[in-house]
Amino acid sequence: MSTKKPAAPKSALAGTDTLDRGNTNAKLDSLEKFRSDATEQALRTNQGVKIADNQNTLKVGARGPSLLEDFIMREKITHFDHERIPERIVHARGTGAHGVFQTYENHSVLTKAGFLQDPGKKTPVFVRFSTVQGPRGSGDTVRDVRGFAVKFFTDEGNFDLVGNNMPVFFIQDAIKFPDFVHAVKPEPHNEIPTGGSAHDTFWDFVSLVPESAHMVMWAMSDRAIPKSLRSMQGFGVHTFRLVNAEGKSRFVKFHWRPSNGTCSLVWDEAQKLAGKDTDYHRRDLWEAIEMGDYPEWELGVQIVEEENEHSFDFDILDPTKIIPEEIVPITPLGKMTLNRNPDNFFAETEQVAFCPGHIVPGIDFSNDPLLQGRLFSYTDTQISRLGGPNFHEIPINRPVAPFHNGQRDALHRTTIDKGRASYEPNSIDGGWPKETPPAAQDGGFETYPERIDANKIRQRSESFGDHFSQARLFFHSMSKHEQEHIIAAYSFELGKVEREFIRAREVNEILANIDLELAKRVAQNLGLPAPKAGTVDVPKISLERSPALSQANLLPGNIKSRKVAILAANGVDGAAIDAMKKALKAEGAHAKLLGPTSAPVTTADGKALPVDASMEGLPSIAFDAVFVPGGAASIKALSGDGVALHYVLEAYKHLKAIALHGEAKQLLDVLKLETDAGLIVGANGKLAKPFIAAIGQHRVWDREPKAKAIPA
Ligand code: HDE
Repeated sequence: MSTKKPAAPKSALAGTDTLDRGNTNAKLDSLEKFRSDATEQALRTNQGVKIADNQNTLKVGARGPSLLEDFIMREKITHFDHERIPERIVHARGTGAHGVFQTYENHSVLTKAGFLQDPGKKTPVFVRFSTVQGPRGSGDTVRDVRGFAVKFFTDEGNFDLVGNNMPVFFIQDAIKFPDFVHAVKPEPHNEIPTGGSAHDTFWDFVSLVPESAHMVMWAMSDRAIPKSLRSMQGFGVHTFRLVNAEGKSRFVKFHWRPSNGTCSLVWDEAQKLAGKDTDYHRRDLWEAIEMGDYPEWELGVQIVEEENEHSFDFDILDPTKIIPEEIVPITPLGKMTLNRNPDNFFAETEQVAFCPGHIVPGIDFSNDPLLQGRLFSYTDTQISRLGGPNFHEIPINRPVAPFHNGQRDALHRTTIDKGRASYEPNSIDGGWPKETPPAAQDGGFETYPERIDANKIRQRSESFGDHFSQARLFFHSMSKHEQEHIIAAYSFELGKVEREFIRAREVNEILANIDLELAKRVAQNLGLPAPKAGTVDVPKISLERSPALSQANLLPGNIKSRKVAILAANGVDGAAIDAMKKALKAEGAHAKLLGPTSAPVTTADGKALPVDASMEGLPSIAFDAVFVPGGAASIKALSGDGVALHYVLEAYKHLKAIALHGEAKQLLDVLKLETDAGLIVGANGKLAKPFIAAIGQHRVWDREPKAKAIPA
């Protein structure tokens, strides 16, 4: 029998995206690290039989028909035919990472939850970030809300904090969720658009549902195009309860604050990235963890004493409202560090099953009607998504706490339960497993005994009636450039809406009630008549501005893990590259050397420098800043290279820091640019400091009006 082996693939590194990542040693090392468990193991069937030929189906003669008898081929193809599971109805596109959570101190005054007691204790976590609208393969950088779901594997059971990167939601009652999701998802007749809300059904719904006004404002803000998953805040959204050992309960809102600061992409950049690197966010997270730049978030809570429940000008049970940090500051609880990438995307990130109903003693729910509905939905959806009620046995969902009960059988049961009593009480198995009464520590879960005396009704509380004052607060709290981005986003999205009556309704009945100037500007961009002042009597609230809401106030104050492109051609000044690399490294930033092609460049003094990629392979949108070192020949070559010129111009348009060293100054004339706070020219020694300071500002916002003249 002749077994013809196919030729080995040319390069195991060949990616499917359009960005050439370069064939670096680091990459090879990481490939080694993800080596299969099957190393030095024989290829076998699922029944354990060793396979002699994995190339050819069993046939009647070399040119004859295939035989049904070929159990090896049938097993392989059958398994393959069933590889996919239903993707999540919302939040289908996601990426995950492992890490640890450590409390700063003993928080027993607030809660009896064990993982918030001992600062020495490391609680494992698994986090999944996601977009909401698009399917599994959709782009990372679309305008959308991001999911921020954390599973804490505590000794007392799993606690899932299933939040978003925005602190409010579109609707107030769970019964509206299917309507909202049907409206935002791709339209049913042609399944367009993928990954975005710029279409008729979304704007039809939100313009008819004023309770969505506040969240839509967040979705039209820069928060919906985060720079990275590492630079996002996270929010539990709903009000929860923390309960201590004495049974004292307090209301809390959960917050995650990244040590990386909170910042966003610019819109043109986000759109380009969605095409050029669909995996931009997941790649950034993956690479940061591989490089040891472990992302960190501080978990904190806003605490409201029970007796103060009604002391705000909104209802704390209404999920379309924030509690401004200026009114109730955040109390830090502890820190989460993500330090390990998953071994297998499907087994971990795809199969992880979050549920807001997974809580531990010391944490409890509030009566927020959105939260109450969620408590039902998540387990229900896993039953069809993960094929039955035993999804808690999948390794990524298994608690580290032991679990025993009388639940038995069902699809995909993997536990082999011993004993004969699967009921309680029993006397056959000694009565085990038995209930645990509530206790100060390590007791059974006890629901907070809130007293409720009311009628059974279908009714929205009057205290949920103000839909505009916090949308206005948000808009007024933004810096000038953030406001301009919001106006541009409404104009862009509504510009894609085909029905003019929907555009007009959003402008006149929603935006005009939030801020007349905002409504006028959007109307102007859409060619609609100037709107009149809104007709809703919006209550005056105690705060006119909340600085904590503006990302302009959320910079990290350092450039740790920022990415800088260094552009070079033959004849480049090698010493300038070394000096800048050294300065950036000292600040924890990462530099990559890019040439006209992937071939090494030769420095002015004749040294061959390997490049990380070609400029075309890693375009400016993959970086935070650009450095062009001098060297007469290099600058002459770059000045005549369209890719290099576009590189600098695009970085300028996206408001990034650019440093031009020595002869590179000539690029100002070639590109007709003027220096500014972030476009810096200079010699060695003088350039690094202002360049680093400019990168630390994230973007040169003052440049924005000028940058508009640069073609995209
Ligand atoms: Fe979800 N949501 N949701 N949601 N949600 C799901 O659960 C649902 C809501 C959030 O990475 C689904 O396992 C209802 C608010 C995240 O696996 C589903 C309502 C917030 C994720 C579901 C809401 C979220 C989901 C789809 C209104 C922020 C991804 C698959 C009552 C606080 C979790 C799944 C992951 C996923 C239902 C509203 C966050 C269908 C009914 C508000 C981060 O069960």
